[in-house]
Amino acid sequence: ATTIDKVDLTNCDREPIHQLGRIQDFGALIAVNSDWFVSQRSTNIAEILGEDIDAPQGEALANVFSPEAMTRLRFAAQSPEEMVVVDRIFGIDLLGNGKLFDCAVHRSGSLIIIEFEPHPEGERAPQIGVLRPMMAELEAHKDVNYLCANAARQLKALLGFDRVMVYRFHQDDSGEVIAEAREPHLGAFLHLRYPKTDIPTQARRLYVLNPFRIIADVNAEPVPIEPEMSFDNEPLDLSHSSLRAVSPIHIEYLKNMGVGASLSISIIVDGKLWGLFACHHYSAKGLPYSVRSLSELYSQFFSLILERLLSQATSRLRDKGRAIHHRLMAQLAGGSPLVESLPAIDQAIGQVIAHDGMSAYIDGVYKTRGIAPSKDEFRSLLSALNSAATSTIIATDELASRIPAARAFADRVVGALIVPVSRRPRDYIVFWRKELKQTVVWAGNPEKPVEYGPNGARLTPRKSFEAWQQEVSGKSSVWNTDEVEIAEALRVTLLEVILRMTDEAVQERA
Ligand code: BLA
Repeated sequence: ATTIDKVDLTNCDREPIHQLGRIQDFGALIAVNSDWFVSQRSTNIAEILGEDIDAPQGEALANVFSPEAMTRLRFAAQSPEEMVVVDRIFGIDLLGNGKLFDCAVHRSGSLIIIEFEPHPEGERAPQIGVLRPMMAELEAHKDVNYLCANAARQLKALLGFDRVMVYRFHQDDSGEVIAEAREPHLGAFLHLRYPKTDIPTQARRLYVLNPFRIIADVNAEPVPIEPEMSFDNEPLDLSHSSLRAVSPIHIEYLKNMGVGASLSISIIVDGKLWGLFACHHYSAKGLPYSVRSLSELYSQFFSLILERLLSQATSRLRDKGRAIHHRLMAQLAGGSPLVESLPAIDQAIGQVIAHDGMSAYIDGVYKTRGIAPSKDEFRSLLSALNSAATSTIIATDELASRIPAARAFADRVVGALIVPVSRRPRDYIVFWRKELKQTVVWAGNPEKPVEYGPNGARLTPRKSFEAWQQEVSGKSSVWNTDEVEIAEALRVTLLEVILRMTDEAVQERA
């Protein structure tokens, strides 16, 4: 009874993935009302508790669990009203028979959800102590890419998964694998790009609320929650559940790529989903709840370190921008015409704004560096450019969508950062970028043949990569806010230089 009849590739952003009414089979779930009477429960209670026990709707939980266990559960359920806190109890004797369970307790609407799975006994799982040295290693990094590569290696060692990736979201919600640690026989996904539809909107939203999910066995049969609806006729909200069964569309994706278990942990920077640790194992793989909690904590630490590094990088970029301003002022004040100063500008700006080429159009003189349109091609843009607001920078990943004449040179460059540099709206400095699609190529091994699910081969990384290529066809990478800010500062620099030049000219004439 989902709100849409059939989920397919066109509407999967509307699938209510937080209330699919199923959990994974490595644990069981009971939802009780505030009087601790059962509202709903998974149908595998007996399998997990190990005795012929059920907790049907209307049963008092106190008739199922021991008094000591009830006291601990009640205590754990006392979280502040405004926020959902998942309380974790490792090794609780639920039945009073000596058998231990790991337990998660949290509120969901007016209900309390209790999830439990067998406590691993005699297993040597990593303990909290492993975190400190891992953190120390991360804290030494000054560079985001090295930080992420190191984290991928660390998580792979901690979790024992075959492939651990850092998947970073871009401004348009598409994503990129920016770091990867994998078993040597696996093909690389590093640097590949995927469309935003691969992790649909509601999933990205849910992953901010609940940073951890594991799919322990893509072939396991999900366990239904019964009754499906609460007394208030609501499906159970599993947003914060640790056992939630994931979307069948995504299961199909994982099967199509030969993955047996998947795990992902949100990377949250400034309250937003910056990326994910995405981990694959090529057979089923569960993890003790304590290890899942440990890696969730690790990701939170990692996110804080990353956040600090990113804000340091932004302020370093600003400093660099200021240094470039001073250097250019000194170089250009010498009186050499602006168009001849192009190499200096190109080199200086290249350190802070990646570009494939640049043009300057000053007093009707046109000069270029790197990949850029010809003079005639550039002149064909002028009437449109001159009609734009004079003092604003134009940053576009697809100039042809703003100025159709730009199609003429779209085989060379498609993105433009256009800096008007004089009050007479005739002079421009432009930075160019070529098509993104041409700069990223599939690096993985050809996929081994697999039998595809009902939605076919589309649900594979390679097809996703192709979908992303279509999506960005004719577009360059996006000019980010830092880059536009630097360009804005440069505009002021150049304006000052030009003004000074004209002042000098006026004084000479006087
Ligand atoms: C979820 N999709 C996800 C998740 C990842 C990806 C990491 C998080 C769940 C998990 O931990 O496995 C995507 N995984 C990738 C990508 C790579 C990878 C890009 O390894 C690249 C190497 N998925 C699709 C399409 C749809 C879709 C076309 O590819 C729908 C149109 C849906 N993906 C989808 C849904 C979820 C998801 C619904 C949420 C699963 C859930 O949490 O219930």
